[in-house]
Amino acid sequence: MGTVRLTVGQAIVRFMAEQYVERDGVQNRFIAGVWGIFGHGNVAGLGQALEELGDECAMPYYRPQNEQAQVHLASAYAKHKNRLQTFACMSSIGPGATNMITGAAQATVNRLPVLLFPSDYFANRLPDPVLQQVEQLLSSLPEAFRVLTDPAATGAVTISLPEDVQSEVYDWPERFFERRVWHVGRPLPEAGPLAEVAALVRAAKKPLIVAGGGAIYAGAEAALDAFATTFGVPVSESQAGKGVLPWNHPMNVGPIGANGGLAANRLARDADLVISIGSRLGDFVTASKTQFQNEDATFVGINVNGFDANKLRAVPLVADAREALTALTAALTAAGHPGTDQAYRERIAALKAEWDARVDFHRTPNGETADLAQPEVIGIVNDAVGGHATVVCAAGSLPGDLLKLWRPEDSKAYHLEYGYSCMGYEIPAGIGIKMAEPGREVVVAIGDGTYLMLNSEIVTAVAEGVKITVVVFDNHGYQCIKDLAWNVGIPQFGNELRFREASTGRLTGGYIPVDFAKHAEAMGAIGVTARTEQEIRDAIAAARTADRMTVIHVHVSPDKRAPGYEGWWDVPPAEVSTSETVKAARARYEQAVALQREELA
Ligand SMILES: Cc1ncc(C[n+]2csc(CCOP(=O)(O)OP(=O)(O)O)c2C)c(N)n1
Ligand SMILES: [Mg+2]
Repeated sequence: MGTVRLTVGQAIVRFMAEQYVERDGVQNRFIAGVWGIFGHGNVAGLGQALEELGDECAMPYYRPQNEQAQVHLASAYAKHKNRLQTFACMSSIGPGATNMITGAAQATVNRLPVLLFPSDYFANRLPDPVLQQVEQLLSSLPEAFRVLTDPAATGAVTISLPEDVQSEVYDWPERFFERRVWHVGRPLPEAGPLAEVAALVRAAKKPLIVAGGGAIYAGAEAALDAFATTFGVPVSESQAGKGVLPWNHPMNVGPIGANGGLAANRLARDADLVISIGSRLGDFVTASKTQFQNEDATFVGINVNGFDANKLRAVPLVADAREALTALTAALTAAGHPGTDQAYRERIAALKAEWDARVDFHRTPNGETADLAQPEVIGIVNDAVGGHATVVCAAGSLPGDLLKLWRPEDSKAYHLEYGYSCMGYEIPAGIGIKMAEPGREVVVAIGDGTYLMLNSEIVTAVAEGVKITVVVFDNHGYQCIKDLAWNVGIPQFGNELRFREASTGRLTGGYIPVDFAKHAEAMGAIGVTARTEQEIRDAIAAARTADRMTVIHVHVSPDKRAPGYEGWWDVPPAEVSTSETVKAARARYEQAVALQREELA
């Protein structure tokens, strides 16, 4: 067997170009390209390799403005591609590498594959044998791809590349660079647990499905529709699962949990069987374990990841969502299961109608506030872009309002990063999604506070000709945290964007005016300020025909967001305080905590 003389950097580029994935008989390249910011740690190594081999290996290089942002972008790309393709991300040594940590955590929490190459300090300190580093690459690089393409184990995979090692040469076995196709598995449910789950469904009077992101990554939309429709089982949605059924599907009862709607939350409260499908069952979904109040309820966890499948003391069905649902439908059909009774189906329809009317109400401008309210702007934007544009968001009060109010008509029309809820994900993610599916309209919904934290990828979008629309909801600061502070008894403190005032010594002065449209223009985007319904509609229409990306600055009322609908989130107020509001908050908290089902561990 021959060898090829290449540097470590060159070998990595050659290797990545030959890694493919296959699912359901369809193959594609796994790494679409490499994002990275150069420094002394990587310019001569991976940088040189990409410059020399990038075209030959069809491995394009992209330049972000921030290392954290590139990881967000890559993970959003992977999410939109149902984890079947991603980018590699590289950085120089030190701050570039540590900047990627937040992105890595976000990708891993959300179970999204990204391949990270932070540069590392010199490896050739004696007596460390340099050759050993190279040998490690022969095993670590394939192992990285095995993990990346495994639906249960996937997340951020990191290979640190010492600066000196990247430029070192080695005679690589030629076979290392042969095409390798990684099969993306669809684990089948085992017969025993499947029969057990089928029996539970047959016995249930009030079953409820909780659909998570895994249902979408598995492409289980049609299988879920068939199961829910055939057996009259309502489907509630998490942030990652929203859109798996169109919002107006008769069995889609909307969002569940802390930010849920009244239909799903009431059904969840009483359900006697809760089937989670591809959900991490985070605290927002379970309302910190208060959402399921039927003491006799049984739980089923359908998940490729055993850790998630077993949550809530569930009967675990460790399997691919599509395969599990298909098998379950077949088993129940064979058993002649008639599904839920007429009374339950009528209750589902009535609750859904009531919830849909609430959503209409919140979305419709009513002139109650000087500036439009956030829910109204969501309605206006959604009506303007339709149900097939992808809305993107991650942090602030917008995720809760979007979960309740946005109306996706397909499973790629709603893209929320709510595993890590990382401020700064939004704009890079918008770019990643648009790159994953250039034909789709992408609208980024972002709070003013989040925009101020990480907006520099606007320059990247302009450079790459990636046309997305960013809607900045300007409510003068971190209003969701102000709400939260209020709920735990603390008056406004440190969350709004205000001047420091001499008389108080605190940030209690007037609002700091920030012109987001001008800011965006300064980075090469089109900037528009829109205050009315018509101005927002016009701005979105203009953005569609514009030659580059648009940022729409919308002033929204600082005080009005969608209300809660019988959900709860565990945020403990101080146990001791001299403040009456804190004491009152603690008393309320202790009442709420009594509803927590700690046995559901
Ligand atoms: C990187 C990061 N830092 C801090 C937080 C905590 N946090 C969540 S939302 C939020 C405020 C967001 O403000 P804005 O984007 O203006 O949205 P609003 O609350 O006004 O809707 C903060 C500080 C976070 N989620 N991510
Ligand atoms: Mg804000």
